[in-house]
Amino acid sequence: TKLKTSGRSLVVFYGSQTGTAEEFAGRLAKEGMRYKMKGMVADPEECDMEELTKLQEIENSLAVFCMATYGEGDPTDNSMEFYEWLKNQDPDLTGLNYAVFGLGNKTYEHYNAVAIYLDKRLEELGATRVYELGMGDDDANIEDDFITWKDKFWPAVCEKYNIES
Ligand code: FMN
Repeated sequence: TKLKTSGRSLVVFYGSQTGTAEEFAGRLAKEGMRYKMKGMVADPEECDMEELTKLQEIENSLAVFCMATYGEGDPTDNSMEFYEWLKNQDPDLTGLNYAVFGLGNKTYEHYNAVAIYLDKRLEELGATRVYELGMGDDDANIEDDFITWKDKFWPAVCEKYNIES
């Protein structure tokens, strides 16, 4: 899959095993329309993540990551390759705007480990965090956690991109 990368592109990547993160990603991409952002959902397994570097060059573009954690703090199958790439390579992500929402469960030792790592790693590689890391806990109410996060995420995006909301 080629990422469509024009002005005000919103690409929402998901790391999902049982569909929750994928659903959340779809909702964010759709909501982007309200803010005149061209939203698309992307499975990291289906795209060449080097294309992330394309997003860097586009003003007002934004990459959002909805990422679930499994096992011993491991990524999902579909995000494994992307995770390893970020871990083992040092791509220069300067200019890339991003935000991360993690999906996890507090009863596990490595609560939301993938999202925590990703949020930190992207910054380390030079990317710009447009809104703080969000974490959902499906031991409680992950839907509420998601809504609480995105209700603050959108105003932050609008302010950053000068979008009237
Ligand atoms: N959540 C965590 O925060 N850390 C974990 O280590 C973790 N391991 C899990 C292992 C299993 C077998 C299952 C079923 C869930 C685990 N979770 C863990 C919770 C999931 O990340 C959470 O349910 C998430 O919403 C799943 O998203 P998905 O439907 O997109 O795959």
